[in-house]
Amino acid sequence: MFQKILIANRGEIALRVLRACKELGIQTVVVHSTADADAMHVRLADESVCIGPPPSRDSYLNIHQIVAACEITGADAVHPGYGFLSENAKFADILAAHNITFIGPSGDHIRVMGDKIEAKRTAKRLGIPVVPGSDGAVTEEKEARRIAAEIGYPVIIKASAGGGGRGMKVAHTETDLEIALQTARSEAGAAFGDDAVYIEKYLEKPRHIEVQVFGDGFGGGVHFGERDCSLQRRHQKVWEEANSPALNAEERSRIGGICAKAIADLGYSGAGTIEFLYENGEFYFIEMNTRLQVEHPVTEAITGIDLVHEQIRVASGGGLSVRQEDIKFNGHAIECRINAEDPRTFTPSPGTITHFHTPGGLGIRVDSGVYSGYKIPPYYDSLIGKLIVHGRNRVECMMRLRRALDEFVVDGIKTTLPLFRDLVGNADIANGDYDIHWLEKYLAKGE
Ligand code: MV4
Repeated sequence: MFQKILIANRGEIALRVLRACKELGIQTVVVHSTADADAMHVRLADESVCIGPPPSRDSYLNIHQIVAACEITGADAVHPGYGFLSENAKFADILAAHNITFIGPSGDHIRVMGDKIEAKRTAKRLGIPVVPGSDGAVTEEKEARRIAAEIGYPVIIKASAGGGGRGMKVAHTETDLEIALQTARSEAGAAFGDDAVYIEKYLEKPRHIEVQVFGDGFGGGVHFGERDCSLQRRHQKVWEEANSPALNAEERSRIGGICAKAIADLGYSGAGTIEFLYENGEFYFIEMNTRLQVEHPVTEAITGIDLVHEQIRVASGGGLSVRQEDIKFNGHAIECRINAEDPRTFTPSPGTITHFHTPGGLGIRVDSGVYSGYKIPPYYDSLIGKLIVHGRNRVECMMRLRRALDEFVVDGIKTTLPLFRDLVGNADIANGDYDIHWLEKYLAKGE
């Protein structure tokens, strides 16, 4: 097991990882920018190293400073959290070259999944169902027309270096196709320095369902069920739940089994998420994330398994603490992302939190690094906390969520809490009846 882990992140996830390290008796080092000197995780860590000024590129993304902090403190592993360097293959390679363990998959696995064409090709080879479309990159308009005619309109053109919604263009007819292809390619080239694009059938009303997987580091793989993350705005998830209201136990076990076997065959190590669009009872792979995700607590709530413990165990060569048959899905969990934003316009609202009071009681978890008197710096993303509620079934979970939202107090700044108080009373949400476009339509109506 590791002696000392360096946490290369900030905010609620830095605190989340720190808690896991403490439970496992591992010493902790945090790195932080000058803007984060007063952060909770900095106070609670055994050691802290200031690595630079507020802009991320000069601090949380500065590989040399982080490696130097490892050398100075004698950390033997780095947990990257999510965002920042968590899916940076070069960072994983550099740490390996310094004999420091990256708590995550190999640089090569990160690289494959970061290239969306390569990721899709790999998924298909491993027996994961993918969206119908081009076999690889498409450059010629003639070829694009042939593929689109074959799969049928509408089609979507995606940047291979994109992902998470960046660099996509929809073509509804052959007339749209030429412009869509041209703009997608030139935008991809400008944004990512890689103009490779591919074509897929455009699914009009899917849900976003993702499967949590783990490779054990010895060629084994398991799944921890799925999360439904369909409620998004501008590709930012707002509300996530497990299980998906759309799946039954057979579907869960079928797609989970496919994903677990794929992870094993790939020789993947650590936590991963296989993202699907789900429409008319069918799963279609879109991307794989090679990190721990923001919404991992809903999976922890229904399985009772600490996924950060598992990440640390696997990275240290100790394997997983559970076999597939030990992983049981118990009840229902919902996560609300509390952002320091206007609840309607989503404009960031940094500043001082004058009063912070979190709900409690059975089935309630709040992951947050903020406190009364904390000043939210304007330099980073606006997530200030996550409310995760668990119940024996979805109805109980929703009742408990409504009560927890009533108790939650964040004064001094605007937050997305009022949005959740609206959503929890909405009939479609109560019925689990929503797709990836539901939230944007709801917000546009201004109800
Ligand atoms: C799609 C799609 C429809 N058809 N692919 C957006 C983010 C990126 N991960 C993939 N995305 C989409 N890919 C096909 N073939 C619709 C989306 C999409 C979306 C996906 C998940 C959650 C919210 C979304 C909002 C708009 C579009």
